[in-house]
Amino acid sequence: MSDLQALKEKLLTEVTGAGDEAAIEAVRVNALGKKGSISELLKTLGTMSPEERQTRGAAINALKTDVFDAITARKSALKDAAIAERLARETVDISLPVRSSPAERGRIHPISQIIDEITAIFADMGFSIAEGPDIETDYYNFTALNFPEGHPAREMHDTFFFNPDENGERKVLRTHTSPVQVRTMEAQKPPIRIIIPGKTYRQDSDATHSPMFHQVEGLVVDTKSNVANMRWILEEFCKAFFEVDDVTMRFRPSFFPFTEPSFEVDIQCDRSSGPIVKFGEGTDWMEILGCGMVHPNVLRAGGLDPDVYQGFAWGMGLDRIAMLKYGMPDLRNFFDADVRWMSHYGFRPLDMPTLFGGLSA
Ligand code: 2NM
Repeated sequence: MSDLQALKEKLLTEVTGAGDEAAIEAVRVNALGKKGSISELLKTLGTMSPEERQTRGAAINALKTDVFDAITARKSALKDAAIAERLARETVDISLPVRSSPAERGRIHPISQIIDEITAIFADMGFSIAEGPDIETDYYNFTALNFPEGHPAREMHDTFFFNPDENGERKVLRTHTSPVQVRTMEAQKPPIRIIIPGKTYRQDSDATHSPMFHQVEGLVVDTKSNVANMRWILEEFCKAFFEVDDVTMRFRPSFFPFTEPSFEVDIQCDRSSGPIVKFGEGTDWMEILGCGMVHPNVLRAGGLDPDVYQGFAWGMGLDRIAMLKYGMPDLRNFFDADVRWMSHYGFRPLDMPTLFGGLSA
């Protein structure tokens, strides 16, 4: 066998034996690189006689072409094999979401959350939700609720008034949700069991007051509704809302134009451990709502005969209660629309409050 034939066989064996791209590259450098075995042979062409160049020269060139072709083919085969191996090893599930869904990232505002929690509690006791307009007539906001013309309580409400219309009627931003109670009495016969969550407005703005705030009020009207029924309902509500087995409540006499008798209700609590108040224990009291038996004049305004029907009603501000329940230090953040605040204090939209699954779990 000629030396060229032997070299060819040796190199082709190396080509076949190269197991990866690095190995075949090493074979190429050893054969065809600057100091490679074939390159060294090619350098001898210049020293050959014309005859020798025709035979041995041609044979060296043929060797070079054969080896080059073999290396190229092997390289490409190894490259394909490497890709096939990576494809088999690395899998990407393209059905996975790139980022969390909007339903996961979105947050429920604490005020919406508290309304959902309160709604769940009262719905369980057979109440419906009633709603009404934020822009009210003077009649529904005051007169029908037994605030006589010129009564000082009208001034106490720091009302936002609209300019009078062509009839001289002055609309208001409702200062409480009570107008909805009157509208409901007009529209449906007892028994009435409703709660009314909503926005209310008073000209008051400081660290603890916002000119727009939130209330939930409730109304029960039937033939024998009484203070004991009211007390039971409010106690059941407080236990569920503050998620405790027992609460102690204190009913203090008070005054509202639309109820007689009227009460302010305190709940026993413990404020000794910082900003988060514990309910159902401790030696402190916190005022949480006002209530009373609906005044006969209000029942009459709602089209009900006070000699047949009697009812009770209550109202509570939500903003301060939400701060206490969820441990939020400043009321003003509520209405800043700051997404960072929302992502911290907001609630997950799919964690809906229920009595069986937990209200604010
Ligand atoms: C309160 C306190 C006490 C109340 C009364 C009525 C109505 F319209 F039925 F007479 N609605 N809401 C009421 C009673 C509201 O808020 C502190």
